[in-house]
Amino acid sequence: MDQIKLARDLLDKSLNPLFLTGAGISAESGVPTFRGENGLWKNYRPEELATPEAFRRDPAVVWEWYNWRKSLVSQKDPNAGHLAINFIQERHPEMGVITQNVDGLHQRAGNKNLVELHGNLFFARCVKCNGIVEYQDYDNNSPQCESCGGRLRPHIVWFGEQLDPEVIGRVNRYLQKTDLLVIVGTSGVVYPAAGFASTVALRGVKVIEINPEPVIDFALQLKGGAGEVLPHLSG
Ligand code: BJW
Ligand code: ZN
Repeated sequence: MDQIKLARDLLDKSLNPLFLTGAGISAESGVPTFRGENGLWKNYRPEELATPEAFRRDPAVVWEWYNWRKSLVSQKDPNAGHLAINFIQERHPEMGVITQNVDGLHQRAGNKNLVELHGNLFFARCVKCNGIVEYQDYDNNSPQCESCGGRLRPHIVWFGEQLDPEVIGRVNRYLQKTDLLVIVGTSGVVYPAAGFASTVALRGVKVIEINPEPVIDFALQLKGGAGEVLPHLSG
């Protein structure tokens, strides 16, 4: 049996499959990944843009970077990989989709039960009252909260910041319940997401990895792009 058939079989038999995605699932939409040859972190230093210290030091530079990312992603569309998840969810309506991505492409594709681990580019958060607002003003580099006048910041989890406890709670419930974890397009270096595969594998849960350069040695590895491989699991 080839790897795809094996994976399809595991998915058909699974009672509670769960997806974890990373930047690679959006690569075929034209959204750059973070690491690797053409990755964002090749040209931009994370500590100058994606940390709370960077934002305190120079909020305008940080906003500029997020405005650029928002405008880039606005011009892209979900790809066959995102759409295949909809078809899989028709067979598994309870299936969760945990994503590290902040690009909103899973929602735009229509995926359900989505958990965004690292926030979302199209929202901002007030540093004073913690209010979360939809935010798409690409020109404003020092936005303020309409309720309290506090400084707004991108609604993104930066390095060294804790993930939202409510989000972590939802993730833990999915991880405890799942009997098959499908991991798509992540290099597996950023925690806590990098630990999810071993967490579930410890209790005997099977892991499938879809990636042109797979990294999880104990997973059933499907080598290839998300947009190319996922439709084979959804048909
Ligand atoms: C394809 C494909 C195709 C290509 N199809 N696939 C030491 C110091 C400080 C902190 C730490 C430390 N050690 C550990 C930590 C914790 C830190 C961490 O993990 N750091 C590591 C880097 C070492 N984590 C945190 O700080 C997290 N918070 C936390 O843990 O709180 C508790 C704590 C606090 C303080 C200290 C310790 C603990 C928060 C992490 C938030 C990460 N945020 C980012 C940036 C957001 C900003 C933004 O978007 O602007 O989120 S980092 C960046 O990496 C982004 C991503 O979501 C994340 C993961 O990247 P991902 O998705 O894996 O992308 P890539 O590019 O790495 O990989 C792409 C993959 O796709 C590759 O494998 C390709 O092969 C593949 N691919 N084409 C399928 N077509
Ligand atoms: Zn406020």
